[in-house]
Amino acid sequence: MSKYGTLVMGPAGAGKSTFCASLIQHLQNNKRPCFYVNLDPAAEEFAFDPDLDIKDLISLEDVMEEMSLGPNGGLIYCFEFLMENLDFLTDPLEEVTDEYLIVFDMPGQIELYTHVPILPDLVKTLMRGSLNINMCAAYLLEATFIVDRPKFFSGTLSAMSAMLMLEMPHVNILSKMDLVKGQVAKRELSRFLDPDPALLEEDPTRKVKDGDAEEAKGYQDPGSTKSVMSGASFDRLNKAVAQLIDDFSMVSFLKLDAQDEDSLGAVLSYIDDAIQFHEAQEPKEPKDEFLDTSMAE
Ligand SMILES: Nc1nc2c(ncn2[C@@H]2O[C@H](COP(=O)(O)OP(=O)(O)OP(=O)(O)O)[C@@H](O)[C@H]2O)c(=O)[nH]1
Ligand SMILES: [Mg+2]
Repeated sequence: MSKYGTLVMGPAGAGKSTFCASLIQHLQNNKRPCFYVNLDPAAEEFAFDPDLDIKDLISLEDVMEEMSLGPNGGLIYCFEFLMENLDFLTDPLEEVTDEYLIVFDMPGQIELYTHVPILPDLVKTLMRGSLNINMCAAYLLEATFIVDRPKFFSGTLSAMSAMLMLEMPHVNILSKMDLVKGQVAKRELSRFLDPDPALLEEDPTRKVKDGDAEEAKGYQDPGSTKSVMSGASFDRLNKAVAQLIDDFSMVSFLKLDAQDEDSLGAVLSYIDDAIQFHEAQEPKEPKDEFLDTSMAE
């Protein structure tokens, strides 16, 4: 029997927990069962009570107090502790059947996705071995990032870095679309959904204007004071980042308005496709029909 799940990730405040809550509500509305796992040892309030909560194993507050660690070091400690006590997570998940969607609500510390190898190990445990969960990462980035184009590309780079590090199916999501509604034309938005490096050239807030390009070219040393102060170094770095993202051609985004059922349904259908959820459910129908017919006879 397979199991199905999604790991909801992304930077701090990207809307992960809100998305989890809206997704659970949407699943309930569609009579689909869900198993909600909170893996954020600092999370305090939930719209839905988690079925499994890392805080019942270890809480960030206790770790910070007892180990004299800061919030980021404390979080890494919590995950290392979880990895040493994996039964806490795996035992209850063993019982979850294939009609459930397991929703993992992750913390927002970006270091966890990019700097330390804990998450790839955790993902391997969940996806392989006896649990064998078909999993997909749902990586959220706030739609408001598109107002600041270098920031948008840096956020996109973090999504790509997580994709490369975790080696699992990935759905990237621009969350909080309601906040940019009416502010960006449809055609322009599509260039963010499928990130176009030329957006940086056309950035209205760009310091190095095209007229200055020749002058900027003169300062080849990106470390020189003039290069740094004129913004030319920052400009070159951003272009290199955007080009890298374009070269890999891995990242595109889905739009999410967590308050909108259609938007949630569309995102869920991508997640379902990535984990092949429906393929596993469909073969049951003929069996059920057969049972019904035989009972009628
Ligand atoms: N306008 C708007 N606000 C949102 C949306 N989703 C989340 N927020 C707000 O953004 C803030 C952060 O939301 P959370 O869901 O807690 O984000 P998170 O990614 O779980 O945050 P951390 O777990 O702390 O990293 C809250 O104030 C939410 O109310 C959305 O779709 N639209
Ligand atoms: Mg959260």
